[in-house]
Amino acid sequence: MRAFYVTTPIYYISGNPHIGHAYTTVVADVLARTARTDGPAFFLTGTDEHGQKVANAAAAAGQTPQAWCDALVPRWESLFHAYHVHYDDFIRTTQARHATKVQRVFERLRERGDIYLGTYEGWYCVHDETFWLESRLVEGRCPTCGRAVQWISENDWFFRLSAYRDRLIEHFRAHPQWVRPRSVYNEMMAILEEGLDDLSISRTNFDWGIPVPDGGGVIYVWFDALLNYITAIGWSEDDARFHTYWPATVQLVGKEIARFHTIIWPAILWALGEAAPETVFAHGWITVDGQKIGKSLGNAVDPFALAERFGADSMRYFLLREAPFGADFSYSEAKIAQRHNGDLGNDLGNLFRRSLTMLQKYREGIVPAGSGPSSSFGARFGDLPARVRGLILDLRFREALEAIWELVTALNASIDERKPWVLHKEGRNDELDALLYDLAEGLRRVAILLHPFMPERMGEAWRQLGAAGAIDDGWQHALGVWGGLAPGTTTHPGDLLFPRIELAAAP
Ligand code: ME8
Repeated sequence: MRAFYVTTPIYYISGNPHIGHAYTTVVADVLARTARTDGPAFFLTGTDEHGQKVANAAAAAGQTPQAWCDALVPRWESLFHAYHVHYDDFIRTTQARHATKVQRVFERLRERGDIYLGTYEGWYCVHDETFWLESRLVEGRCPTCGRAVQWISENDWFFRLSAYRDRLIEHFRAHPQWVRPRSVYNEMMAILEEGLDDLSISRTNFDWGIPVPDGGGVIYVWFDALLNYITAIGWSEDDARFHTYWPATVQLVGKEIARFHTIIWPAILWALGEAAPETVFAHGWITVDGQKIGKSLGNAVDPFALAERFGADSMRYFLLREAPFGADFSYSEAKIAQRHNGDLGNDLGNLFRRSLTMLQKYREGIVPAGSGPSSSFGARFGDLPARVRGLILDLRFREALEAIWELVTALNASIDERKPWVLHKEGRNDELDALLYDLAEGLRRVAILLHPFMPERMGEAWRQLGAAGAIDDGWQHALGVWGGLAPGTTTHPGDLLFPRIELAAAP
């Protein structure tokens, strides 16, 4: 069986990371954590260190590009750690393991005639590291970022992209789910139908990049960068590790780079004799005042400060709960606080606190025997784990969280309806035991299901519940029949899981 392989874009380190970078990486983490509970999974992220944009940033700081990249990479790594991201590998395009293989790919494709020497004249946007046809410019400017473009004229190596157009169109038709969401699929299909030019893949007007083997200039940063997805897992045709993971199960990207990943990338792979990824999901943007958050727009939000203020797990929850995956959504501290205080603090945190407090008060903190598999919860929520898992792996994160909240809501309702304080007062001990058991078992399940989303907080919930084993140890096993939590388990109530956060009133 092939393993699960998920990737994020490798990020330009032309500056500090912002919340958009944390977003894609957290999404990949949720997928990888879910996939890992059921078999081998590999999660790759990293940094895109070549190209004019990074070279310009280094020059502006008075540093060599390499020194600049070496100084910035730890900030990216610490961002991902701050957001409780557990990746399997972090690739840097300046590493020899990558660069030598990019050169090998270049040589291979040149031998096969997919790379040839020609003259390039045309418009280039440095910010997006993208060539543009004159017809695509908007009022003479870059159609993506609106910046001025520059005229470039040089002898370049070209990749014979146009030769792959028919195969791309066929592939799109045969695999309507391979590019998601549908809006991006349609947009890419429209580009293919318009026609494809060959792609210039070398540059001679600056030298921060991987040298073209036996030729002048450096390899175009996108050709270099895309290959990270296979160089990291040891590409070469005969490498067993490569074949365990390739083709990737899911490649996550922001929608602005869908064209590179769904048109140029499969063509390069096919030229090499490799398969296209199974799915490319091009997600939406986090916006402020309707504008995409990005360093250069001057609205970058410090992601470290947000994790500090709201808790990394609450941020993770917000990012995945706020909008259906694929759509844009706007960010504000008020919205994060609302999710934190409402969904997490009131619905889940209070339920947790009340349940452990009642166990303490009525049963000295020891989980009593319940009604076991005959509990009505067992029948009602028996298929929840499979549903949640299916939704996560189908990248429907918000629906997965909503499904988990059905259980949270039902547990809250059971306290209101069955009134444990009355059961206690009237000495209806069996009924009280059954209810207290359902609450503890229900919370144990909620913790397992939410663990990929909020690994640190759910680890703490697990500890307070006194549940045995590791929380991420096999969903199937831990989520069998209603009754997995052993009666007699001692709970350890502790601090609130999601203490309330008050936002300062607007001036
Ligand atoms: O494009 N909302 O790197 P990059 C959501 N190096 N996601 C966002 C976002 C926002 N406002 N801003 C950024 C590059 N992202 C290339 C990729 S891959 C072979 C090379 C996320 O630093 C999103 O995933 O500009 C987006 O595609 C990525 O960061 C762009 O990062």
